[in-house]
Order: sequence, then C-alpha cells, then structure tokens
Amino acid sequence: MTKKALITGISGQDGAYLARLLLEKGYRVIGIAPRRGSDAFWRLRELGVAEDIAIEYADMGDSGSLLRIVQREQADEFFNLAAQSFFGTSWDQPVHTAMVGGVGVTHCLEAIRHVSPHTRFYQASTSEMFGKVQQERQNEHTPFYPRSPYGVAKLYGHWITVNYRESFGLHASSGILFNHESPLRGEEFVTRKITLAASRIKLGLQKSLVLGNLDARRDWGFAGDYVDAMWRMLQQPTADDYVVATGNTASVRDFCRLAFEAVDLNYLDYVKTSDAFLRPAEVDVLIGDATKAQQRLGWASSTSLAELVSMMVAADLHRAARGTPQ
Ligand code: NAP
Ligand code: G4F
Repeated sequence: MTKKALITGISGQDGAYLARLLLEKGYRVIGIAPRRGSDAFWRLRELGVAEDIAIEYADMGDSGSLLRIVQREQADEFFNLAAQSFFGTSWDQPVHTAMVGGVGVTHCLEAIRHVSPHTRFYQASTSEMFGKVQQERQNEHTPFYPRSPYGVAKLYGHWITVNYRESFGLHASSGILFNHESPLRGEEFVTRKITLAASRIKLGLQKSLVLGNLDARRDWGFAGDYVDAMWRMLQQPTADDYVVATGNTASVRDFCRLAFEAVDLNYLDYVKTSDAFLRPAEVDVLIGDATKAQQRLGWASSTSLAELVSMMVAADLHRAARGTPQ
C-alpha cells in the first residue's frame, strides 16, 4: 500500500530533502505551505521533485486550515518542519516566532488527536534548546537552556509533543537535530553566507565577507543525512525523542578556512567582523551525542564537514557563475 505523508515547511531546506527521500520510498507526498511569492518552491525544483508533490496552502497560525488538510488526507505520517527558523529574526519578531514554532505545533497535534489519531507525528526540535549548554556533550537527558525567542518557542513545541504522546497516546516523536546544512540552506545562515561569499569572491563578484562571532562552535551535518533520521523515527513501533548529530564540533572560523581553501583562497585575506552580526545572547558551543539514534534507529551521519563544505561551495560556484543566488 502506498503510504501518504504530509510535510509542513515543504518549501524549506529540510522539506525538500525529506520530500525527495519519501518519494524515493514510494510515498505520496503532500506539502503544506503558507501562500507566498511565485519563487517559494525553488528548492523542490532544484531537487527535481516539484512536479511530484501536491501542495496544500495553510498557515501554522491558522488551526482550521491545518485541521481541514489533516482530516481530508488521513495521512500515515505528518512531519512538522514549519518554523520561523532564523535566530536573528526571532528577536525582531518574537511573537510570530512563538506562534509558528510553538503554538503552531499544538494546532497540528490537536488536528491529529481529534480527526486522524492514527497519523504518526514528527516534530522538528532543535539543539538550540540546549543553548547555554549544561553538559559538554548534549543528549536526550541534557537539561535545556534556550538563548533566543526561537529556542524558547521550540522548547514549547518539544514539550507539547511529549505531552500529547503521554496524554493521548499519539505516535508523536521529537527529533532534536543539531545544525544541518546543504546547498539548499538559506543565505541568512552562516554556512551558506560563507560558501556563497567565497564563491563570489573567487569569481571577482564580491570583495569581502563580514561576519559576527567567528569563535562560535557548531555540530554541523548534512541535511540529506538528517531527514533520513526523521523518517526512521516514525518507523519505530513506539514514539520517542532522539538527538541527531555528528558528534563533532567546529568553529565558524574553521568553516571559513575550509570554504576559502576550497576555492584556493585564504579566508584571512577576506573575512572581516562587525558587531552588527553579534547576538544579544549567543549559543557558544554545541556538540551532540547521537548514541541513542545510532543504537535504536541504526542512523549515523555519513558526510564529513569537509565533504559538506565542498558540496556547498561547488553549488555556489555554479550559481555565482550563472548569476543567480539560488
Ligand atoms: P527553513 O528552511 O527555514 O524552512 C522553514 C519552513 O517553514 C519554510 O518552508 C517556511 O515557509 C515554513 N514556514 C514559516 N512560517 C510558516 C507559517 N506561518 N506557516 C506555514 N509554514 C511556515 O528551515 P529548515 O532548515 O528546513 O528546518 C526545518 C525545521 O527544522 C524547522 O522547524 C527548523 O526550526 C528545524 N531545525 C532546523 C535545523 C537546521 O540546522 N536546519 C536544526 C534543528 C531544527 P516560507 O519559507 O514560505 O516562510
Ligand atoms: O548559521 P546560524 O545562523 O545558525 P544557528 O543560530 O546555530 O541556528 C541554526 O541551527 C539551529 C540548530 O542548532 C536551528 F534550530 C536553527 O533553525 C538554525 O537552522 O549561526 C551559527 C553561528 C552562531 O553562533 C552565529 O553567532 O554562526 C555565528 N555567526 C557568526 N557570524 C553568524 C554570523 N551567523 C549568521 N547567521 N550570520 C553571521 O554573519
């Protein structure tokens, strides 16, 4: 029997990779998106899957729009990837961030609970919930300490998922994913900002790159690997929460060095810093312990940071040469 999956955040980085993975597995995929401009689905086009996905328009702030889709489709699986996911914007629009990434999760769970309780649910939780880290390596038992309105909203989304699982017996899992990147990453995030700039500088289209905190450290993996972990969570007999990470950490400075080396340049000649890109409260270092995901899901990251950087630089060189940012 063909399985059916609903994906919110279909136009985002993870939405595109997850949709491709599920299509490869023979799923019927229905993407949920807020109505935006005509270019919203460039990632789906880039992966060559845009024509294979049905799009339904709904907003995370509009419970009725989500309820109607959940009721009509009676999907096997529901992946909630929608969020205002940029740390910076979460300080400018904290209430909107909470509505989409926090309360919106409850709208999804309420719809499933009342009109499609057999639907398995995945919540896109985040390592930002660990924020000011309370343990050197963060796992499912590490206390949370979010450092932004985004992290706080996601913490609500995480706990409401746990709560609906425990209260109503829903198959609802929370994936606590560490940073994952790809050529489809939004340009506002530091990795893509760096790979795009290195490519443009190499081609003479840009002179320098201005960043904020070069000493922040992240556990960076490849998004294509991480969506596989999401899928594996929903194939388990019982729902649970899992940390998904590479287990390695590197600084923004390290990422710059690798990206500029990939185009035979020295980042020290081009990278500048400005206080304008510093954050009111920083997450200094993240490093995940994905032992549980390895043991129970059989999942492991299979892309090194160097491979990730060269994949992103290659894509951005191609785009820069073509004259398009995407
Ligand atoms: P992304 O590229 O920013 O995608 C977010 C998606 O949410 C976009 O499709 C966006 O649509 C949609 N969205 C925003 N506001 C919405 C609303 N009001 N109603 C419906 N949809 C809305 O993020 P991503 O990197 O793919 O990440 C996917 C999810 O995983 C997010 O929830 C993120 O917080 C979480 N996460 C990401 C990482 C990471 O490192 N990438 C790590 C941990 C957790 P528009 O573009 O049209 O606004
Ligand atoms: O790339 P970033 O903006 O990602 P951040 O804040 O870690 O959040 C991402 O990963 C989370 C998972 O942990 C997701 F939940 C979230 O949705 C998002 O996908 O920043 C990474 C680091 C920060 O420490 C930041 O201060 O890079 C530092 N940084 C230094 N200069 C910069 C810049 N970040 C950005 N965006 N732009 C800069 O110029």
